[in-house]
Amino acid sequence: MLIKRPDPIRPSEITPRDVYVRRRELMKAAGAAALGTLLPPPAHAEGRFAGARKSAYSTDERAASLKEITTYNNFYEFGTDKESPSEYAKRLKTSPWTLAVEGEVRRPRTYGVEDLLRFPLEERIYRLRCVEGWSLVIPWTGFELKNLIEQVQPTGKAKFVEFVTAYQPDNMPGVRLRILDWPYVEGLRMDEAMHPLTLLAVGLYGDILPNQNGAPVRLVVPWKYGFKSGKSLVRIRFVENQPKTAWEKAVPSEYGFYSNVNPDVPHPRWSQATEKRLGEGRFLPRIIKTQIFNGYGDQVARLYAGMDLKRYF
Ligand SMILES: Nc1nc2c(c(=O)[nH]1)N[C@H]1C(S)=C(S)[C@@H](COP(=O)(O)O)O[C@H]1N2
Ligand SMILES: [Mo]
Repeated sequence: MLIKRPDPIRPSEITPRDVYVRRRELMKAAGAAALGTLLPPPAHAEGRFAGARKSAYSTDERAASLKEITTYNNFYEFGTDKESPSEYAKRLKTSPWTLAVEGEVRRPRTYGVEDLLRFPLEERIYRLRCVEGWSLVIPWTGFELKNLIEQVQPTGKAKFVEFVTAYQPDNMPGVRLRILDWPYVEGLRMDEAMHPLTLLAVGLYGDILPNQNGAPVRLVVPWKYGFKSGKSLVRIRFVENQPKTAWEKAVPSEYGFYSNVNPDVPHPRWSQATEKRLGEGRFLPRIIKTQIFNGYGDQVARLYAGMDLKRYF
């Protein structure tokens, strides 16, 4: 795997965010040097979302570097290599942008990005576990999807939520490959969508989302595999029947609707028992045990009480 190195930065080009990121790197190095001591405290944003309050739902695990989070991505619309999105997602047109919220709701509404930024934004540091067997810790800025759902007032028929992401064939070199039936579509059950851990992210490391991470707005569902977190959302639809997701349509035997992180349910090509934790500095990735619901079981296990998680994978 190739990771592109950024060009050297001249001191005149250093922005407050670079200083912030560097300081974090230094803190990490210091933390790692003092083996056995506590990890450095979570990120303190100094970018556009500096004022966002720190959430109690954040993990205190060390976040991956901004570089790792923005150069090791899955965003197949821009190619299947991990480094392709950082190169090609520049082409994504993010302005003007609207997010249409529709279907089984009393108050359908189309949000502009500025409307979304009026929701109560928080910094949430979450683990992201990819089904391919790697994980990262990412400091998002975002708001609870629940807040938006309450504004549009779902009807009694709304049992599931469908998330549709951007399809810009002229700007997305990856959609020529018919890996998925574009646009990329994901889905949640209504109670999953309403769960306070479920986030609409608009930023990371205290600044607006880089395109490769799903600008201007992406879903984050930390107890599910990364692919449930659809990037660059354009439509949220409330529906009565369980939606077919893009991954389910493509390979139904490998990708179920739920896709909860579960070390006991292996994927045919990747064991889910362990994961490679990436991006913690200039050190070899750590191999760690994967936890049920990605470690968020205390908060979410009740959603699946009585369900056979091997059948509903
Ligand atoms: N639209 C879209 N969203 C997507 C994907 C994608 O290919 N297209 N990949 C998913 C996968 S497999 C993962 S692991 C996460 C990665 O998020 P990150 O690159 O911000 O870490 O995005 C998810 N969201
Ligand atoms: Mo993934």
